[in-house]
Order: sequence, then structure tokens, then C-alpha cells
Amino acid sequence: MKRNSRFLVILSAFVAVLIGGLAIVAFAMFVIGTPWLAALNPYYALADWSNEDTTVTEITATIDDRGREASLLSAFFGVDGGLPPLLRIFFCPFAPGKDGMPVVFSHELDIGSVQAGDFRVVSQAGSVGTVACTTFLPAADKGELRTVLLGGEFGSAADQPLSVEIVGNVLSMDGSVNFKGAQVSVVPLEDGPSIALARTVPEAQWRVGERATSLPWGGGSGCPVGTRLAVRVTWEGGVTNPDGSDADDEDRKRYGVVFSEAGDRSERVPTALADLGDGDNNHLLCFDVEGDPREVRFPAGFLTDPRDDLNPDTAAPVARGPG
Ligand SMILES: [Ca+2]
Ligand SMILES: [Ca+2]
Ligand SMILES: [Ca+2]
Repeated sequence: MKRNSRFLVILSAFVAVLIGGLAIVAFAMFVIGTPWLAALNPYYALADWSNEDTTVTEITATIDDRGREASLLSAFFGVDGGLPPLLRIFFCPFAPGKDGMPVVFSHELDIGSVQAGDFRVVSQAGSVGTVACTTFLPAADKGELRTVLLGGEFGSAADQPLSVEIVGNVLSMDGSVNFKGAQVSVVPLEDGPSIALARTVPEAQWRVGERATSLPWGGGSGCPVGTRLAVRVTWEGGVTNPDGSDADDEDRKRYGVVFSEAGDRSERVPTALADLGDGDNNHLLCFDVEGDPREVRFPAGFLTDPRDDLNPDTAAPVARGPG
């Protein structure tokens, strides 16, 4: 009896050590981002690293039923090498050390239709870059699924990427259009970020009163209670203050939104700035009044990309309607 219980203790200890060891190995693999453990990493659900288009579709339309063309609004050469090691967890196993380039689409996308192999990046000298991986992070809140971050080898300061073309089937979320053949010029490395798109946001996406998630990526703060109108501003790439901190109340006051009121135009400052704290390229401009917003403006010299290049004077018309 005594011998049996001692055996059980030893066996339990052995099993505990084995499980503990396996857990440590699994965690290490997760952190390292080994591709075969991809299924365990929830962030990888928004990423892809297949080098060819795997989308089977009969959708070929390039203009949706409201007359909007499937187009690329911007491609922003924001990081020339050196994507940080931590991105292997939040982006893909091959991201560290690579170039980073967010691409903004005219429509929200069908996540499953986006493969790394759908993108062709060509440099000034004519060399074709390697797109190692794509992810929708960190711009993955509801209503934001139109910015795809590319990681790979796209060129250098001396031979910069010139154009991005969609060479595979990439579909809008609603299945109305296919982006194959769409193309856009790349914003050069030295340029700061501009506004790519401004769009009114349905109430369901205001996240009223919600705080930013404590996770590093995804889940920005919501508009305050009392909000009656919100406009999402999508920049060409992630923006911060020059010291790396998130946009703040001073930046809120810099935004100007032109409203149309009975034929007249008046400019208003948002009541609150939201979708902060998630490191993405979106801001929500919240207003405590209703109205007819027509244009968003932001003056030069206050927000920067990861290289600390300052934004130029920038403005965009306010689009409306579903994604
Ligand atoms: Ca595809
Ligand atoms: Ca967000
Ligand atoms: Ca944000």
C-alpha cells in the first residue's frame, strides 16, 4: 500500500513535469511562431503567407451596384526593413526584419480571399518584390477590414517600390467585386501619411463607451456616450504623435469636418477622438450632433508614420453607405 502510494506520487510528479515541459515547449513554439502551430495562434486567422492565389471564384465584376469601382486607394512604403521580432506573433512567422507596406482598398474585403500571392510589387528598377505575408491586423475592428499590411522584400531607399498590383482574386466582403487587375502607385518612403478615406460609420460600430482592448493589436476605443454621428478616417498607414504616443486631444482639435447645412458649409471639430489604443491607421471622429459631413481635413506636420515622417496637408471627401 505504502509502496503503491509512493509510486503514485512519483508517477504524478513525472506526469506533471511532462505536461509542464510540453506546455513550455508549446508556448515557446507559439511565441516563435512556427507555421505548423499556426492553428493555435488566433492572430494568424487574419494573416496569410501562401505565395499563390488560392481563391476559386466566378466573380469578375469590378464595379459594384452603387457604381463604386474596386480600386486600391493607397500603398504606403512605411518601413524599409526591420519589422520588429514581436511581429512574428501578431503578423506572421516571417515578418521580423522585413519591409512593411499597408495597402488600403476601396471596399471591405473577404478575408479568406486574400493571399500573399495576390500582390505583385514592382520597384523603380523593375525588380519584382517578395510578398512574404499579409495580415488585416492591426486594423481589424468591425468596419475596418480594408487595410492589408504586406510584409516582405519590396526594395530599399535607393530602389523604392513603385507600384502594387493585384494579380490574384481578391473579393470584397459582400462578394460584389473582384480586385484582380487593380493597381496603385506607392507612396515613397520619405513621405508622411495622408488620409486615404473618410466614411460615415453605422451606429453598431461606434463602440459607445468601450475602452481599447488590453491586447496589443486590434480593438480600439469607442466613441463616448451621447455620440450621434461618427466618421471613420482611414490613413494610408498607422499614425502617432512624433514621440510615438497615440493621437490625443490636441490632434482632435486639429481635425476639421466640413458639414453641409441648408446649402451652407460650416467646419466643425469632433467632440471626441476614438479608435485609439490599437496601433492601426484608423481614427473615429465622434460628434454629439447629427448632420451631413462632407469633407475631413487635417493640417500638415502633426502625425507621423513609423519613420517619424510628418503628414502633409490632407483632406478627403466623406463617403457614406455600407462598406
Ligand atoms: Ca486570393
Ligand atoms: Ca481600429
Ligand atoms: Ca485606431
